[in-house]
Amino acid sequence: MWTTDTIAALATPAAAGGIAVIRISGADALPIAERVFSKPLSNQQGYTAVYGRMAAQGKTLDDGVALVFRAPHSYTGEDTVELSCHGGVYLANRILRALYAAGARPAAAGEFTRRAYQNGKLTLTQAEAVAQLIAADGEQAVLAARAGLDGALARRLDNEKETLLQILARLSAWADYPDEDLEPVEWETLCAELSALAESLGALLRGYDSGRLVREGIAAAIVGKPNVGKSTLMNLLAGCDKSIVTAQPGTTRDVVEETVRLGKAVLHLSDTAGLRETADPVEREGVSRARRRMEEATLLIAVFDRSEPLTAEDISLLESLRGRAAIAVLNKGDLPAAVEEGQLRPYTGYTVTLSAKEGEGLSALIEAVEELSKLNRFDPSAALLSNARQYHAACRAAEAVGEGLSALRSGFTLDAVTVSLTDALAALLELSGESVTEAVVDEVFSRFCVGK
Ligand SMILES: Nc1nc2c(ncn2[C@@H]2O[C@H](COP(=O)(O)OP(=O)(O)O)[C@@H](O)[C@H]2O)c(=O)[nH]1
Ligand SMILES: [Mg+2]
Repeated sequence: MWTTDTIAALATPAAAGGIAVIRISGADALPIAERVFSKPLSNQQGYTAVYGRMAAQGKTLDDGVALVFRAPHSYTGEDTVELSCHGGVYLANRILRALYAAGARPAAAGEFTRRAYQNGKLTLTQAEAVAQLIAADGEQAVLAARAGLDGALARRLDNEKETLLQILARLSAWADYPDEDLEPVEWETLCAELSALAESLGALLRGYDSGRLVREGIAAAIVGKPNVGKSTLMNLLAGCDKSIVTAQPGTTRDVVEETVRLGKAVLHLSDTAGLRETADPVEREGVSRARRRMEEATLLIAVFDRSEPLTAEDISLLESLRGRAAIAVLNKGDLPAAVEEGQLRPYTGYTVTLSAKEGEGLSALIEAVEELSKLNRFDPSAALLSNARQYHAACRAAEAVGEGLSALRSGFTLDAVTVSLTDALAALLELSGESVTEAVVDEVFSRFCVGK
């Protein structure tokens, strides 16, 4: 479905604010806006602003500015008008209704960006980066989305596609002379090229997880036996008294959640009930919630009381850290030590001593989180796969290249190699959005907000 009718929507949030921006895009954007705006717009050049009044049914509602963009030099590639009025919820919606009455249609979710894509202003991966940029909740996430919008992934995919196309062209040339065997030199070159391509796609796939941590944050559970200072640590990280802290063991029963920024990382923290056997049914439910949260978490922050020797409960927790992304925190660093970091190291590579109560030693925890999540080595300017759609297409491309390579190595006919590489090319074209079904495009833009 390729429509060019004129659409309108509020581009700013549906909330009171200094100004609201209403965007109108399509072949009739200027004449439709003129029916609501007091000054002529059809004679305006692109990139000009006109001050005037906005009215509906003969009643002036507001005064404001109309920005005029001329096709193809606009976000959507179509004629566009952006009306800025005062940011009242009723007012902006009233002007919007007047535009609908004047001939515009309400825009669907992401429809402006979809038009930009269909008019060749953005590739599909760039359009996806727009959604990411809007959703970004940290510096790294913004920089990564920005790189996507600037075409980092699109350029990388162009390279991969070019390599595949060249190889396919050579394979088809050889196929025309089936009697001549492939020269060993050519065979070697082909293997090397396909290995490099497989490696490059592999690197792209490996980068997906760290990109996801940046975009979505890290689910981190603070766990440990009662009274070691989990809630105190939670409050320190949250910067407020989120969890109840008492000297009474078993105080925290439900899972307390807070999203915090820690260095380069965004953590979705859960403070949990202290892990112990208990007869109290409420506390027991708390402990079982804590265990569930522990299983689901990407990162475990396991807290121990440095001033008391390790107990059987501590050791059992330490055992469960093996093979997990986990940081062992020796808390109460302000008190005389009964435990050394060395006792924890056999269980996890990351140990930190701090005092949650005094707020000391936090920088070591930040360092450990960044190191463990590799966020300190994360390069936001690199080409990154930014969503499941892209990831799955890249997986298919990598698999197909792998199949082509093993077909080549195990002496299959070049036809078999060609079939695999054609599949790989199709997967890359889908990834870049050059060859996707309408259903895929619908799915991509359905996740956008209206007005974007
Ligand atoms: N000296 C000292 N006491 C602490 C520290 N952290 C927590 N506490 C105390 O330990 C007790 C239990 O703290 P809490 O955060 O409720 O532990 P939780 O049961 O693990 O959540 C409270 O009396 C805290 O004030 C610390 O770093 N140093
Ligand atoms: Mg607690």
